[in-house]
Amino acid sequence: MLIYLNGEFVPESEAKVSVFDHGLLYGDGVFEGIRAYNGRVFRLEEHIDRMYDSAKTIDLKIPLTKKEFADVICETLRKNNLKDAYIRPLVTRGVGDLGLDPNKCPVATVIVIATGWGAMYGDLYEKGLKAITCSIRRNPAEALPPNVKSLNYLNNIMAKIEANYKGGDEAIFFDTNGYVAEGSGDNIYIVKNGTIVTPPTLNNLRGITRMVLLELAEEMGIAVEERNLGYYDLYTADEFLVSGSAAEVAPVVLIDGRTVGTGKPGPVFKQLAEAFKRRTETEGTPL
Ligand code: PXG
Repeated sequence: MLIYLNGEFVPESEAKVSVFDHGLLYGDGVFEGIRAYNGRVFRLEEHIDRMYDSAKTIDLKIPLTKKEFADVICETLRKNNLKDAYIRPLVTRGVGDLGLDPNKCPVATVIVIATGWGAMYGDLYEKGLKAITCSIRRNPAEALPPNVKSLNYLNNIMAKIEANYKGGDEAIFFDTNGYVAEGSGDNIYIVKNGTIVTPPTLNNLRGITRMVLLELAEEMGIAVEERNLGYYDLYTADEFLVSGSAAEVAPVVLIDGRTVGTGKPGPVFKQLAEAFKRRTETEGTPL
């Protein structure tokens, strides 16, 4: 496997960063998770835009233009002969000293990893996921905006730990106001009386898959509402879905021990998942 690291493609065994890199010392940096399907990178531009917005928010200068970054991503796939892949670009503050000050880090570290990675949830796309609501709150926008896809994912990892010990496949976050936010690594939706309802994006990541699903719903004539949800809405939903570049579109059939709808993946999930698959097969930036 060849990894892009600061301008070069190096074998995995040589793809190393300094212990003084602030990405390691402080989680100071940003990343993306992107998929390629059949030789095309899905929504590449949107992922790059979001990564630069994340970087801008934390005042991190990415030492490549967006066009150069997109080319590096495509080149990483070509170098590894990958047509279907999960791609992980990351930019850290770079090497500094043991203090916090980012001014001591003159050059950002840029890495692109690409691997073959199939469906993240295996047989759960058919069986459905068990989800739990977690007691840990999503980082509030006034602390670290959930819109920033930063290298500091401890908030999400704490949620995943809670899912693991409670026996859930995914953890659902609330925000500090008590509204439903998102999963540990995906956006969420309920379906109630034929309408898809999803939280507005102040308390969650502006998911690229979310954007695509809302477009698809509109094209298919399914009503969509963006509004705040409480746990009552989750427990009484007809359907419950999660989405992400890694997770794609997946159904939740159990939430905190309550059966969702019929307990089987529902019709809106099936419609959206099929439409999403078709979209991934037909669009994207060609390598
Ligand atoms: N919310 C969060 C917190 C995420 O990390 C999404 C939503 C979905 O966004 P996209 O743009 O991908 O539709 C994500 C992205 C994992 C994992 O291992 C998941 C993500 C990133 C890195 C790892 O589950 N999801």
